Amino acid sequence: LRQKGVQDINETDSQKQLNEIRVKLLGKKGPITEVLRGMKDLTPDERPKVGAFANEIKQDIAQAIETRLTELNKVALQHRLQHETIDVTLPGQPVKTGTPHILNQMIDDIEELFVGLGYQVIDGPEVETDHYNFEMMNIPKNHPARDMQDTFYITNELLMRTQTSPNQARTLEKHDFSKGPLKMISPGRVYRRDNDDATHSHQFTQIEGLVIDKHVTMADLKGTLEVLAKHVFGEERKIRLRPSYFPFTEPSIEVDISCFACGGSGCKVCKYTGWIEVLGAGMVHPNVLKNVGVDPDVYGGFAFGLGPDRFAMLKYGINDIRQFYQNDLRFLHQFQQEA
Ligand code: FA5
Repeated sequence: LRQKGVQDINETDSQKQLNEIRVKLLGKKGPITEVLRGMKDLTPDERPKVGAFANEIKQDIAQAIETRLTELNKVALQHRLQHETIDVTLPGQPVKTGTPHILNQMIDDIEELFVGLGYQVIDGPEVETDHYNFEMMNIPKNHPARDMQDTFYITNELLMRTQTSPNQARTLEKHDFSKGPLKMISPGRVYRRDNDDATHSHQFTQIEGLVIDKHVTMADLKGTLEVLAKHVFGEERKIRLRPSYFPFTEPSIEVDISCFACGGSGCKVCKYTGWIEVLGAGMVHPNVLKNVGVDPDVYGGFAFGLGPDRFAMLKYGINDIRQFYQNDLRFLHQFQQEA
């Protein structure tokens, strides 16, 4: 029995079969249990001998089962490990990562340029007061210039800012000129009741710029704008300065960049002029300085307000501003930034 049992145990290669053998040999109905049960019929002399012998066989079989079970478990584990091996030579599955929005990339790029030139970056509220958005910028109530920027009003006094220019007044009010000149840029979202078309959106971005010191001239403004245009568009892109009008600058200019879509000869995107307006600028109006308690006879400077949307359109040849706000991933992923 012992020999046959141990042989069966060693020959089996399934855990299930091993369990069946255990039940068969050692279970309640097995031969050993039967022998032990029959002990009562033996003589007192025979009993310890038979008992010891039966227990010895029982132990040997139990030991053999134990050993075989360990072996089978090991084999099963090896089999599983082999099956689960990762084939590192298989091509990986690409992971789609996000990227800063193209407008944010444009704003970051321009911010970096100006921070390098010693400007500080200022934030301001998108829900603005009439006071800062218009009055402090030399546009009193009922001034015809209010029509230039059709406004989303929330209440009589609260509105969605139509420009980043109110941040000029906000920073000027706080600036301590005894500590040095003011040089700041202020990027952010602005809102206007403009009809959406290829180059106009009712919500777009602006970057305000302001420099106030004792001897700032129009030549400083022109030089700064040229550095900006070359930084963003490269040397070859043509820029054009035109006289213009803003209530908060005198004199005022607008800057156009040659149109990407038609190479200068004119097309629908640039209303057949060959140029696209990208920013307004000028020398800060004395009234703006007076409004914040700065003496215009001592201090002066320039300001500009540029449209990163138009900058990005021109740089990347995007012929519809609405693309920036539709969040089509096929569009946005074209501007994936290297990690
Ligand atoms: C202004 O908003 C002035 N605050 C700019 C300024 C600042 C002038 C400081 C002088 C001194 P304007 O309305 O032209 O100006 O807008 C400035 C720029 O914003 C435009 O050149 C254009 O690039 C962009 N812009 C204006 N309206 C829209 C629009 N609806 N959609 C997209 N971009 C626009």
